[in-house]
Amino acid sequence: MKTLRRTLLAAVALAALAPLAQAQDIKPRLIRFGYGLAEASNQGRAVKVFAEQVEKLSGGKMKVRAIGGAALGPDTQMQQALIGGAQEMMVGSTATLVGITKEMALWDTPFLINNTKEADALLDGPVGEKIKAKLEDKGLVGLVYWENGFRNLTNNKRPVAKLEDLEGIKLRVMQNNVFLDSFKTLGANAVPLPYSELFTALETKAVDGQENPYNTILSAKFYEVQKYLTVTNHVYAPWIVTVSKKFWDGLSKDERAVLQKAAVVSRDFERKDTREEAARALADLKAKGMQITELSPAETARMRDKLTRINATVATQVGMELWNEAQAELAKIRAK
Ligand code: TK8
Repeated sequence: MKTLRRTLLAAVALAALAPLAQAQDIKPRLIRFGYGLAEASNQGRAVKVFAEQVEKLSGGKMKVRAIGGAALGPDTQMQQALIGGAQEMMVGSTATLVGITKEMALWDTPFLINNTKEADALLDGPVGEKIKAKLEDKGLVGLVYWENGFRNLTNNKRPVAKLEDLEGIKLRVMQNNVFLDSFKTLGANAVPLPYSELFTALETKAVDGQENPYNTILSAKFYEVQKYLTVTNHVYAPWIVTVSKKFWDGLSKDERAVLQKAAVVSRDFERKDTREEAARALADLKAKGMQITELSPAETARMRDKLTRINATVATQVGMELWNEAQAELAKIRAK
């Protein structure tokens, strides 16, 4: 009796292990993965980690061809290529996705997120998941959010120490109405431009300034064409890793699991790498000759006050229900 039981138990255990022992359903695949920043940037480094992981997890069958520097076009063009199935993957700003999925505008809310703990919890929690899932009706699959980071202001006209200093500054913003509205509200002459055209626009003085995280100001060498930097931290901007749904629908469960796992590893790497770089970046930018202005608490408060009217615009755009859910979730995160 005892031996029979043991044999039975062994058989059950073997059956449970069987799917693992079977060859995984993975075919040779080539994934063209586009991104906007330089190869030598936090974005480029994390794409490399993703590519290595995909190769490793698929036993070398799935290959990622990383194409940076917006060589496949700006975010909006790549998004269309993914939807049409002409390109498999990309990473870019959530802000440039708003025309496709309006709920992404939540991430454009000025001063919504105060620190990286809040960012991770909100993005990786139910609210972030819900917004990510909205992409599927539009022909995209969102895998993970990466950190672009807290955005800060640079310009070539004058040090910006108070709201009034922004008057008349021709400021490049992303192709996104919340950003456009926010900087118009603050008094700047805001103009939307794709990121791929930004360096040249600054260099030729077609625009006076821009706003991006320290990491990008450093890796894109904006310090070569911008004198003044103001620490505003006016918004936390995520990046999102997306897959063409047409491509995704043709993948096996195992192939999808490879991409999902690699995406999570790349996300954890990217956030750590970005935060380490950001912590050093201000000193680096100063050493490169930028003049840094810290906003006084009173000026920050004035800026926040001015921008609160943007909240109503975002709430209308994303829907009151989602807006309230995000606020409740943030309150929960802050109470922890
Ligand atoms: C990169 C851009 C960039 C963003 C911008 O494709 O456009 O200013 O911050 O990261 O999406």
